[in-house]
Amino acid sequence: MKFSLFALARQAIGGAPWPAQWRDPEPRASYDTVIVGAGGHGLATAYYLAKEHGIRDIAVLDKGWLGGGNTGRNTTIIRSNYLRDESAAIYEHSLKLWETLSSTLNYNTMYSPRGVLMLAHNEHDVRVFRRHVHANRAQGIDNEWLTPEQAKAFCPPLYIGADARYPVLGAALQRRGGVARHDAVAWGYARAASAMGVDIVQNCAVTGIARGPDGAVTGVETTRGAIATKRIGVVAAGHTSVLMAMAGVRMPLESFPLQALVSEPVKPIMPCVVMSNSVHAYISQSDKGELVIGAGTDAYTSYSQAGGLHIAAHTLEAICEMFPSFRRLRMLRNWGGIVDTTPDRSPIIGPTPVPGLFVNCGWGTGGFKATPGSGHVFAATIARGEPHPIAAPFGLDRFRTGRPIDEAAAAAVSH
Ligand code: FAD
Ligand code: PYC
Repeated sequence: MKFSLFALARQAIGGAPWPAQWRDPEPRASYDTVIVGAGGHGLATAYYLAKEHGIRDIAVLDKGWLGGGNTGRNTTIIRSNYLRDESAAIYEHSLKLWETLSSTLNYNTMYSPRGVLMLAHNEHDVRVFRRHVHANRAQGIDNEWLTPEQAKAFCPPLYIGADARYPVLGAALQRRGGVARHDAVAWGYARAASAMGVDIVQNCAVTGIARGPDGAVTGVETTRGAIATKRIGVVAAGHTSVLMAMAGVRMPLESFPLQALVSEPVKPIMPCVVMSNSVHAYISQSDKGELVIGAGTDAYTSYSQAGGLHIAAHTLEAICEMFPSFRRLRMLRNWGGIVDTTPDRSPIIGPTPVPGLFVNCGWGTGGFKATPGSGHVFAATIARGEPHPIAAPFGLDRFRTGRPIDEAAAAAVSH
């Protein structure tokens, strides 16, 4: 007999059907708008469509459970210290929304602006990060350059000895950067969207996109039946190419596993976020006390939510060199997500060549920080049928017209 927690729980309540509030709603036969993907970006999109554009006849469909994709798997680093003006605009838009998100949603997202320190380990890093500091200041975004001693004063467990394999030559600090609780972000947006009438349908994979004689979308095929709709927003990180192929659109995306892990919980030791792009490691401490550590992407494309163990092992070596006092900690668990990356490491947000079909993807290793801003501008794009001004530079056509927004250095945890 198969062991099932759900079966046991149902037995405990006398075999009665789940109370209505515990059951996934059945999707209706038609909606004004269908959002594919109940991650943070999809849920935020539905929330802002309902809240700011009065579009409430929305279904958010997910093949798994709400927030079970990258939204619930990332290391929650939030910052806006990107290089290009277009990127600074969207990430800063998002950072401003983070600052008031808990009160906006009436849900504690545990946003904590404790500072993000990006370490420079060689002359190239120094030049790149100093360039970012200058660019950010010109854009009105906080970012400052620290000497190794100043970095150590900001983050006492950091080792800055010259004998390290990756010595710290300096660091860029964005004090307004920080972390939040990823699950809470998904749940907060979901609860607020649901309260405005949005249907969030879990265990409902989209398997096809239907189009009419004029080429415009007419609906989606799902594992729970066909749903008619005139507007579809695809926000399915890692799986965007598969979904867009259902409508005949080829995407400039590659999907990679990206891993993270946590240590056993300890008393507060890590006061800020530290990222080291050169050695592919980043670390912060959760409110439960676990050290939250992330790795670089796997070298090969894959849809596996696992990733090579050697990648995680390399990250741990780097963490132990940078923070020798963490060497004796035991790791509790590790996991992976699937991120999709574009050639310029910037997202794609906007309409597509298929009327009624919109896409938001390509956030790669760095879309958690963008969740509120991305949902906000994508909702406006869907509602108006044309890109929100902040989203406009991130259109799919930039790969045809040759206007990439190169963020390889700012986005890079590993490429
Ligand atoms: P997701 O949360 O992945 O949501 C997409 C949803 O689409 C999923 O729930 C999936 O089930 C659903 N879906 C897919 N196919 C279908 C289908 N056919 N039908 C229905 N539903 C479908 N970003 C940062 O800014 N800071 C970080 O510190 C950071 N660290 C990271 C660490 C790791 C280990 C990983 C994996 C990612 C990290 N990221 C980080 C990136 C960030 O997590 C993502 O960019 C962001 O969460 C994407 O959100 P989303 O809502 O678009 O995607
Ligand atoms: O984009 O800041 C980021 C990030 C950190 C870890 C993974 N992505």
